[in-house]
Amino acid sequence: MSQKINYQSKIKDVLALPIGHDVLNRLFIQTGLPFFLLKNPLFLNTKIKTLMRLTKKQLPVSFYRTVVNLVNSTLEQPLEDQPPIVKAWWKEAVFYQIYPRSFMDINHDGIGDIQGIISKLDVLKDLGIDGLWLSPIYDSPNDDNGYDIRNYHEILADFGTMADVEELLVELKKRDMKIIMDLVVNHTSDEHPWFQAALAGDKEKQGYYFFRKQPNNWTSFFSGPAWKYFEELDLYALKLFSDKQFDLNWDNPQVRQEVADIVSFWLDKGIDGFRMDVINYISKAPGLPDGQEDIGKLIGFTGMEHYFYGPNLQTYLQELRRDVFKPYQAFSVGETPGIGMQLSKLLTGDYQQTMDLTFSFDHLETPGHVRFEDYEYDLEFYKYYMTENQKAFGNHYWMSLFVDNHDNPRFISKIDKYHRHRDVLAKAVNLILLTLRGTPFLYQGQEIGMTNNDFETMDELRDVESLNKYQELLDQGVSKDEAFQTVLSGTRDHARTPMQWNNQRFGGFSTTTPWLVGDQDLQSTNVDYQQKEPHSIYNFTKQLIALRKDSALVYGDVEFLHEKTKGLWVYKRTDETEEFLIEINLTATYQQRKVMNEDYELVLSNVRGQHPQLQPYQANLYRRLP
Ligand code: TEU
Ligand code: CA
Repeated sequence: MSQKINYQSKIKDVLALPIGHDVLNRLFIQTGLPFFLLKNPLFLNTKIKTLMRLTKKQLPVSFYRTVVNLVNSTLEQPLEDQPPIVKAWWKEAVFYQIYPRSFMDINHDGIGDIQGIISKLDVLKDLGIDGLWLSPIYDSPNDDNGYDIRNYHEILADFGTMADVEELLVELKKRDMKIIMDLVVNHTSDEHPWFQAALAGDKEKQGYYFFRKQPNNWTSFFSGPAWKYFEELDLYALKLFSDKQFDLNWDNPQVRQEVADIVSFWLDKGIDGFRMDVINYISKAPGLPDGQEDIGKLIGFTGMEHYFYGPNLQTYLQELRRDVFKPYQAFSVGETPGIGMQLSKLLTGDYQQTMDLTFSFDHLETPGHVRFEDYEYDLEFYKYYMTENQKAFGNHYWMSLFVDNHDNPRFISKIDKYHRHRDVLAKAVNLILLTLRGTPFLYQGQEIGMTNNDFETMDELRDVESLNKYQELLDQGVSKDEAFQTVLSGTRDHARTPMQWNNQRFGGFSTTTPWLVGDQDLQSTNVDYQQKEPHSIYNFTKQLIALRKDSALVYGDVEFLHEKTKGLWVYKRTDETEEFLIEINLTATYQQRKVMNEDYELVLSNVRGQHPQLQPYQANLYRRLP
């Protein structure tokens, strides 16, 4: 059994526990402290009490007390690795995330819709996509683009009707494609009847949320305090996100029953599972204690230690899986901000029966940097992160593989801001996602190399997070221009501009001005053009997806070579029948080759012709000759 941590414990004891491991890694990512320290014996053998003494000026005892309590809250260890891998359709699938508002607008009102999605299913099938993840399409006042749900059983009128959804399901079945929907149940919209009843004085419905006489010091992910005051009740209600998204109290069994009903309703309709929004936030520490301020400063949000891996998280999710997911054999991927490698294993181990996959986000920024910052992402860190994770995720565990989603600027733009290498880089990134071990999730536009958008003024942005952030910066005395530049670095709207289908006005998304206007290259960054162009990002990605099917790229072992060589990433994927070798130049400069080609045939490359050195971002996929 693991030993409890106290101030006499050493760093390595902390690291040996799952929360300890993830919290320490988070600390390193947040501060940019060099990761090699975590392998340095001197550092590993340092006692917490020594650190406390050394950092006395910077960090109060309460910081260490909070961390030690947190680490002690879960002593459970993920199971050791053991063959064989249990095979599953979702381990073999390539998923594609659709942001419905920006995918395809069939009725030309400037907003994407369900009929629009149906009209493009053949394109997705052509690309080789097996499953869709739809961002929310439920009835919503749209404060956070549908992540604020008013009615879980109705479809937002902008998107269409329930009949459209049923048609979509039929069309997907015809094409042998799966679909998962977004389950947003950490919070509801303030316009949900439960919250409305609560405001009207319904005590039972007040118990669905967190109403308090006094707020605590937690802060919202969308700026400011995590509480909103309601004069009519003289009470504050908890809202970790926008002013119109109120956190549900999962400790109330009625709430858990309501969630189970929502899940059943949709599984009955015939969907294949859910992506569960901020699902790791559902269990909050009893009494909602204040957050430790220094931790708050460090990670940018106060209070998170009290709900990112709460006391009943596993129990509530296991209950939901057993009662509702299991009977339908439904698939689940949890969106889990703040969860690192070891907690991911605790949540997804196949023996654990909690959920199938997590989306962790630790790889999206270079350590020491934050999203709202203008800097160049370092692919060397992506290699480090993925290498660690791929090694740690053995047969019981499975990773999700993604870089883009609707919450982040485009990954290729973070690496190569001026898009000097857009074509090769987009292909290299897609090659990585489709050749590592795990389930790839491509985000709309990634197959054609869509980039960040050249927004010019705040008026062009729509996202509540960006608007709040801008206001917060102005309130802090930052100039308008500087505030805009900051928002521009991190705004989620970069990824939300309309999908580009052809080179017509608005990229063929709509004939009307879209709800959010994009201003990107339309000549070659569109599906029509790239489908016809043999060497396009689209066709490269399509070839990769086809190669991956039924190959060693799915279940095969992964082995890393030349790990210490900077700027280069080399790995093998092997099973009983074949071996692939992948070689990627992670930089914009030339690199020495490490792989001798005689034993391998080149299957796919993002660079044409033979060159003595690896070209910028060159990515090659080889197969071993028989
Ligand atoms: O995102 C959760 C979340 O933590 C993000 O707000 C995160 O802080 C950032 O955007 C990611 O880099 C989920 C949804 O994906 C997001 O669209 C919603 O706004 C949010 O939950 C609230 O439902
Ligand atoms: Ca429309």
